[in-house]
Amino acid sequence: MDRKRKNLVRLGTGFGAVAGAAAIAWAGIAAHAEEPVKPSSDFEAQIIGGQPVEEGQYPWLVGLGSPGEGSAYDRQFCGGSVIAEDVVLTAAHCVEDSAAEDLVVFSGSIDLESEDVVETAVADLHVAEDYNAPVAMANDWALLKLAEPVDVEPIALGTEPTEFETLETAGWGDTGEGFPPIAQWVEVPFVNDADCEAAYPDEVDAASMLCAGDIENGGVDSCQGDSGGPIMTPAGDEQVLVGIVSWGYGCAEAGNPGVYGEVADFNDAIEEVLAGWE
Ligand code: 4AZ
Repeated sequence: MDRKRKNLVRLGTGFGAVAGAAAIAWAGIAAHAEEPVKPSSDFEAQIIGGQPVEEGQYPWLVGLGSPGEGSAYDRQFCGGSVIAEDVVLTAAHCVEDSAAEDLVVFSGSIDLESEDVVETAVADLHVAEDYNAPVAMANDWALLKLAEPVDVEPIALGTEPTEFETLETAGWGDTGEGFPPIAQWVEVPFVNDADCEAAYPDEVDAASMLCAGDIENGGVDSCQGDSGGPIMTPAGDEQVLVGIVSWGYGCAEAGNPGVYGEVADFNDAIEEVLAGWE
């Protein structure tokens, strides 16, 4: 994704309406300073369509932010998932222009204004080598090696590309009414590859992406600021990390599902990086 596209989107206009251009929403540094992404005018918004996450519901859910002064809420710009005690999986597009020292991770509370938030520095960063190939936003994953372990339960990674009924996604992104201090979560219907490719002709790389959303009605989705965070499926008592919030045209619009990096598709590449960090 080139700068121009990002800027297009960062102006907060033209979602789903930028002629010919993929209006890929992008969670930039200081997302809260941006205009909230407005869902299409025929959709009353009011993550989109979700509800607050309970403490402990997704312990691995972390915020990604910039170091410095100010609250975690003010500095958070993306999400992530703890996959080992000192490793966070996020989206490549969240960190592609950053060095490790430009990043911190917020864990320990679903409320970014809580005193329980733990801020951890990032010691090393690996952006997927094939990010943006063969199409823009393909292989949208990156790993952060933390300066010290965090005291949260990691989530297991998906290993087999699978079809699902519904998935759950969560984060501190735009609800349609701004950015919430308390993470939100929502159930989103799984969208198969054929329907996803039909929604976004020539833009979906099914070998590294999956889609979720209510194609017919819209109303439930991840949105700007949720990028890098998890989309999950329950497996018994546990949850499995199926994907990483990546892109979409606008948020929660009918016909425009959310697109996610599909963890099972690059699970081996992730394991290789982890092995190198041990
Ligand atoms: C974003 O910019 C973003 N509706 C995340 C997800 C979606 C759109 C934008 C999907 O972080």
